[in-house]
Amino acid sequence: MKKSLFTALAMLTFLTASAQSYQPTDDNLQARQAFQDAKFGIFIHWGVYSMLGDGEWVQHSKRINRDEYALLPAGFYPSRFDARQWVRAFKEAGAGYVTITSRHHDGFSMFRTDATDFDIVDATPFRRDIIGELAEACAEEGIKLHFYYSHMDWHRTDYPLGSASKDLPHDEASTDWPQYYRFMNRQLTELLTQYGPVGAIWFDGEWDHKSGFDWQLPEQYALIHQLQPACLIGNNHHHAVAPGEDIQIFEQDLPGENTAGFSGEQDISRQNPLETCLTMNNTWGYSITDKNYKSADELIRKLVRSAGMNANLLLNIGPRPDGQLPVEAVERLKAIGEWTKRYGESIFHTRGGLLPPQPWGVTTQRGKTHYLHILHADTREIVLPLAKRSVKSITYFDSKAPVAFTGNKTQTTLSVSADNSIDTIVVIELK
Ligand code: JFZ
Repeated sequence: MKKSLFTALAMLTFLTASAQSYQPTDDNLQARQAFQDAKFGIFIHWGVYSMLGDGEWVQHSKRINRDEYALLPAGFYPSRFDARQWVRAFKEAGAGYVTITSRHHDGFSMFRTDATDFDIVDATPFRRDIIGELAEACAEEGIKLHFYYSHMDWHRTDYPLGSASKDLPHDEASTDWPQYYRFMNRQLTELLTQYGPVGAIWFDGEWDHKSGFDWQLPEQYALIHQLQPACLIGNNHHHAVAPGEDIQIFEQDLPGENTAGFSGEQDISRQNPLETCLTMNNTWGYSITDKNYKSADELIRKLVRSAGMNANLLLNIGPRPDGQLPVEAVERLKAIGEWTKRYGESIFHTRGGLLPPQPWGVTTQRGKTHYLHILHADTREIVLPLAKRSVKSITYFDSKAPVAFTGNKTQTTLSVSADNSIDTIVVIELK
């Protein structure tokens, strides 16, 4: 007893010390590069809420009583779930990783856990570790696995109520932050020890408490990095990267655009990898009525524009309660895959290019190769900050036809005709 108390204290001291001065390891820095190289991931919002067909916030939006909600898992049996089928569809689309909701705001764990009984193995007749099956399929197909993990919890009565969770109240007397914090860290430890290498932990829900609440994030981040130094940490808190975090997340917006009001305070000038998440329709979790899907062309342009902004695109799918991906999502994955098979080299392994995003499109680059992505049909002059004599060739990606260019010591000017295709790509090779 004494010994374990001592170990626990020593560990806490260690974690507190390492939290204060986060230095990413070489493995972590390498993982950041690999993450940026991948450019494209699939986001999965799946849980017992999927049965109600009204998004992942349904417990909140319908003000469902927590005990009534807790009856859902007994009816959850996703008979058509096939992790391999999912992962193959993601890989065919060109995605390099999948980020799945291991536990969303409803507090239900989609993985085998000893920290609670409110989980897929203990509380459903399905009894299969969904996350475990996905981890196996990902390892087989060579795709990385990332975990979404909610800080906010609408189920547990020890969770301290905040601005969104107070609409689903529990007895304030039961609130016990130290206990809830231990619970989360125990689960994070399970997630980082049960499933092999984890690409990233994607936190969400911190915003339930405004200022003045201490989430003890630096210590939690240190625990994660101690278990898996290369695991990237991101937090969907809508402000700039905090100490201990590795990536900067944006929601429903490309970096710097702030149309959804979710990226205003974020600082894209820092060196952290960027990732923007996006729904295919208007809902994260499965919606039985939301058929407002973006077209495949639109989604491909989002992917291209993300790459041009030096960011990854995390494209969301809300699987059906039976375990299948919605047909609309499967169709779009196929179309994206056809495009990435042909044009993938112009975005994968690239970084943001010569110019910031332009009204006509974006630029990407990899080594001595630069790509112009012209996303609107017309003919225009484009001026690049490149000395003419450094240019070896400029050609259209599709036809390989040369593009004429003029220039001087500081710039190169070319005239390009873009057709109606999704993305007219021009390839510039430097000497
Ligand atoms: C969050 C989740 O609430 C949502 O269910 C989904 O998982 C999405 C990817 O992330 O969405 C947010 C996050 C932050 C705010 C609003 C919605 N916010 O700060 O207002």
